[in-house]
Amino acid sequence: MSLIQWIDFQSLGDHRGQLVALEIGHEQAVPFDIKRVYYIYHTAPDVSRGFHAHKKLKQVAICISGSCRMVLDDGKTRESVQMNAPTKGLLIDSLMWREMHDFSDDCVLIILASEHYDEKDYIRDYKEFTRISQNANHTPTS
Ligand code: T46
Repeated sequence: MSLIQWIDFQSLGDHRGQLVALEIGHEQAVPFDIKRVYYIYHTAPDVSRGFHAHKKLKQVAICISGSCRMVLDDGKTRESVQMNAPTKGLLIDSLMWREMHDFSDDCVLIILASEHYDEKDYIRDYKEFTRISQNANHTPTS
């Protein structure tokens, strides 16, 4: 199965332009309760961000302006995807290494997060990440 899982948001556009509403609760498209929202913008030229995974945190990333490239890696497979659509949310599961590259000047990335900010949830060392993800996927035989 691909690591790239998109959530499509309906655009409520009319002759004036476009509008996307993210409802919490009833019939929400995001598969967790949103506890935090943050956004990344004005990224300096040639800068890449991320380079970590989270133990518990799940997120949905939406590129509402411009573009960037997201790399997801579950410790076995690595995939790269272009983000440039305000109507598409990229689901980033827990135990998923992420990197963000190739930000355009006008890129604004909004992130919906399942947990409050917690530095202890970060795995910033790739070797440690692969060890933790392999242990998580290992089903002990009886
Ligand atoms: C992720 C990717 C997509 C806070 O104080 N509160 C927050 O909620 C966040 C997200 C960050 N910070 C502080 C921690 C650092 O001092 O803001 C600073 C920049 O954060 P960081 O270097 O972690 O930024 P990125 O772009 O490397 O990663 C962020 C998120 O941290 C991470 O969870 O998945 O965006």
